[in-house]
Amino acid sequence: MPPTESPPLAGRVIAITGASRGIGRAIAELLHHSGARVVAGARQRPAFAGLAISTTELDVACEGSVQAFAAQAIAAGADTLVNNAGIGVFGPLDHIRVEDYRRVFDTNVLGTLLATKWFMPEFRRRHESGLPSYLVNITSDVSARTFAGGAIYAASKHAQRALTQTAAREGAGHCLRVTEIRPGMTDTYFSGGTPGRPERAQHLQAQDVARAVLHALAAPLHVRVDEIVVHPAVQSVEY
Ligand code: NJP
Repeated sequence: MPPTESPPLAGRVIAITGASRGIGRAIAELLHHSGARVVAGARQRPAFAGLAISTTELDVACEGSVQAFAAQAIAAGADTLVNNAGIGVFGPLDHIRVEDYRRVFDTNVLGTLLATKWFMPEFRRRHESGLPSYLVNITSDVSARTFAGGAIYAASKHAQRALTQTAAREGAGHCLRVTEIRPGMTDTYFSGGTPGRPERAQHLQAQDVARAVLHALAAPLHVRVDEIVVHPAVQSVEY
C-alpha cells in the first residue's frame, strides 16, 4: 500500500486577520482544510459552521485588541501571521475626506504594523528554538502602482508594501519567510461590494487568492516566496 501523505500544513498554526468574509475567510477555510490549526479574527467575530477554527473579535486598528489576538494565537503555537484585514475608499483627490484617510490608514497600515509588532518577538524566539516562521501580507496589485481615484487606497497599499519589505529585512536575521500577495480585482464584499454579481463573474474568486497563500506557506523549507501578483485574466496587464 502507498504511504498516506499528511496534509501540506499539518502541525502548523496560522493567525489570520480580517477572516470574517472575503479573502480572509477563504484563506482560513483553505488552510484549515490543508491541515493547519487556524486562529481567525475580525471586528465581527468570524463564524465557521462545522469547522474547528478558533475565532475571536479583533480590531487591527486598536493595539489592545491586536495584542490580545497575538497572545491567543501565540499561546496556540502560531508560526504564521497573515495580515489580510483591509478596507478601501475611492474618489478623486479633491474629494478626499480626512476621516476616510484615517480609517483606511488605521486599518491597512497601522493594522499591519501592530500585528507584525506583536508577533515579531515570537518569530525571533521560534528561530532561537530552531523553528521556522512566516509572515504573509495581503496587499494589492496597486501596492506598486496607482490609478485615478485610488489616492488613499493605493497610498495605504504602497505603505503596506514598505512595511512588508521592512519586515523581510528585519526578519532575515531570524529566517522569517515574508511573502507579499498582490491580488487584482477579487469578487468579495470589499468597498461595499456584493459577491456573485454577473459583471464580476470574470474577477478572481477569494479562493484564487487563498491558493496563492497556500503556495507560499506550503513551499519546502529552503524556499522563500517573496511576492505573488495574481490578476483575473480579463484585467489589463499592469503591475
Ligand atoms: O474584503 P472584504 P476583501 N480589524 O470586505 C475585515 C485586499 N484586496 O476580502 O472587521 C479587523 O470582503 C473585515 O471584517 P470586519 C484588501 O485591501 C482586495 O476583498 O468584521 N478586521 C473582513 O473580514 C484587503 O487587505 C481586492 O468588518 C477588519 C475583511 O477585513 C484584503 O484584500 C483587491 C478590520 C475584509 O473583507 C481582503 O479584502 C486588492 C479591522 N479594523 C486587494 N476592518 C478586491 N477584493 O478586489 C476590516 O487589490 N476587517
